[in-house]
Amino acid sequence: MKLRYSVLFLVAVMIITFPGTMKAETMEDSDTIVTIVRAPEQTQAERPPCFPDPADNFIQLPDKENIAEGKPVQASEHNDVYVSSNLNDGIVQTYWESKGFPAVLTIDLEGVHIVSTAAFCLNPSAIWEPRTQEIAVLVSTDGENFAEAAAAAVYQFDAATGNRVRIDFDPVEAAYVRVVITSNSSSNSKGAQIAEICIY
Ligand SMILES: [Ca+2]
Repeated sequence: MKLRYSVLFLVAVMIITFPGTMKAETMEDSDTIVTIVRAPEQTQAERPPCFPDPADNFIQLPDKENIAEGKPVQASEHNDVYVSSNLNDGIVQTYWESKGFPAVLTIDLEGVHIVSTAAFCLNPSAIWEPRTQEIAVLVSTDGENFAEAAAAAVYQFDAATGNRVRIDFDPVEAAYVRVVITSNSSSNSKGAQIAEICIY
């Protein structure tokens, strides 16, 4: 009996003194199954078919060069920090906001082009509430005499369709495109708002 108690005491001392050793022995005794799962070959973000891409509902823009980007632009006085250079800097997160109406902007296309589409974009983020703006498009070859390409009409801007408005008109020669905006239904604006004007 004495020897038995001595052995038990020794084992207890070993467990207390070397718990790691005892544990390791226990783990070695158990079967461990490791399944290695390799990451799939993937070079870009993928969207499962059950998640529709919001961009599928965006109003499509012509698949050709936007000749307004980076060209000289003149515009009505801007509100706050929303300067006219934001109109065609290629960044949809920057925008021009006029101080009241009518708001007029003129793009110098630096040469005569045949144009047939004017598109207007706002930030497509859903934080931009839906709004309407009344827009007319005029064209000129000399910068002085302008003719109406698209009569004034009220257009809907909605993040659900990309916050885009596309106005198509009969092809016409233009070295200058002038846009006149006479209303904006947004309660958060002081005037017209355009993040990008695109001409095709
Ligand atoms: Ca911009």
